[in-house]
Amino acid sequence: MLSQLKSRVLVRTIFEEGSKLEGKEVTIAGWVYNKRAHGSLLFIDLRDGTGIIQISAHKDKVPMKVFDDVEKVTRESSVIAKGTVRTDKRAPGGYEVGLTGLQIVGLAEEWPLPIDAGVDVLFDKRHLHLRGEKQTLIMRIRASVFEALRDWFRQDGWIEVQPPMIISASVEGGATLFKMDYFGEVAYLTQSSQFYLEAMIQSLEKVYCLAPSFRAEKSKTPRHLTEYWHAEAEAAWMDLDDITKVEEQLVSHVCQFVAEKHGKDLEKLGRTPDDIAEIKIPFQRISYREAIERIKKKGLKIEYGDDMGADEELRLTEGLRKPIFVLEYPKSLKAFYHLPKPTDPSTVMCGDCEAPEGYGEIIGGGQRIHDKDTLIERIKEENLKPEDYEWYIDLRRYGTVPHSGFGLGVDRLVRWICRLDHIRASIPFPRYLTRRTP
Ligand code: NSS
Repeated sequence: MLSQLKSRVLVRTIFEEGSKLEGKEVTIAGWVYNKRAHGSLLFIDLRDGTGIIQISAHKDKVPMKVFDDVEKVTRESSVIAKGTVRTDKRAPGGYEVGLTGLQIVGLAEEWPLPIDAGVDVLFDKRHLHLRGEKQTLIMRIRASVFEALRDWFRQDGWIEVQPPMIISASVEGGATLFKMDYFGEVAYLTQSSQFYLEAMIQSLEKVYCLAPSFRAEKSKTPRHLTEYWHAEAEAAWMDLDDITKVEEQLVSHVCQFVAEKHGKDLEKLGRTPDDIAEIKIPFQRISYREAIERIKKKGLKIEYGDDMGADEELRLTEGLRKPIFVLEYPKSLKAFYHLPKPTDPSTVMCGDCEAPEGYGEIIGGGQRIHDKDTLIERIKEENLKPEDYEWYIDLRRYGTVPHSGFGLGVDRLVRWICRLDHIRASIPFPRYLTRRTP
């Protein structure tokens, strides 16, 4: 069967080189996305990995057996079709294939996802739901986001590293740790690869990783997953200002790349490509203090020292076209590793990047404590045990240097770029409070 596919033509090629293929017989292979009938004329929209093309079969013009097979074929059946390429202004994309032969490879059972299927049904059948046009577009854009992230880091001289996913102490506090039994000892799934990147900057200076992070988030929100993809970076000799510049360049590059490559796809998702193309440096920077003032002015009840939730982030970013950095939070709101500000040690040299339109925080980062005694003091202040962080403290014993880093939530970035209601649609097989299958 597969030998016939040696001369297979991809759907994208038909659209790109249609005039050259006009009148020629081609072999295409894929899945029946849709089937329609107009009297004695049957249409199949055939999907392959590169696009969807219309195939037509007229009862009087194709052999009886071929027409019977078209009648028989069901939605999402896999087929190998032969046919003649022709221009047709009415066909989506301007070309269609006039069928001459059809081989049904896998006749599909009745498709279990009705047009009005609810979210739970769609995500119970995510393995099938992913074939939908919108989901396919999102997955393509997601792949480009990963490509653009790697692209930028490589061009800017960062080295990709691979940290462990099984770890022994918290990075972002104990409340969201997934605990596991590790041959009779306690271990956790990583919340962030930051500490491992901090270890590797001593030899490589500028490192990054693209890896999952795990958070036992009990909250049901449109921006929290329990397993999410984290682009993390760490650099020796950089301060908060340096790392903030890195972050805005990275986000800007990803946006330019996606807007350029996926203009039409973004439009289909309801996102104006220019919105994304306009995400260029510099992004605005304000202090946490200023952010609280702005939010208060918009009528929300919040005081200096309170954390910002979704409502506050929405108020802060409504009307903005670009992400905004909120710098220097009170130390009580942040993890122990952040460097206290030398002129005001009640705040830390951290920076969060908030996406516009209320999509929320996409990056958390800042400058780290590089002095051993200060670090131990902060660990104790947070009621953590210095012995759990022995190796991390070691990094301050042997040639410590000022350094900074950040973590970008890739799924949140994809959600914002694609204008998705919920983060679960940004990742192939989402994991959240109420879902760990399929
Ligand atoms: O907790 S963070 O704010 N910061 C860290 O984990 C640092 N240790 C990273 C670093 O400096 N290397 O998380 C960073 C980002 C945050 O801004 C979100 O975009 C994303 O990770 N994030 C999440 N995305 C999806 N789901 C959940 N639950 C989630 N938690 C954080």
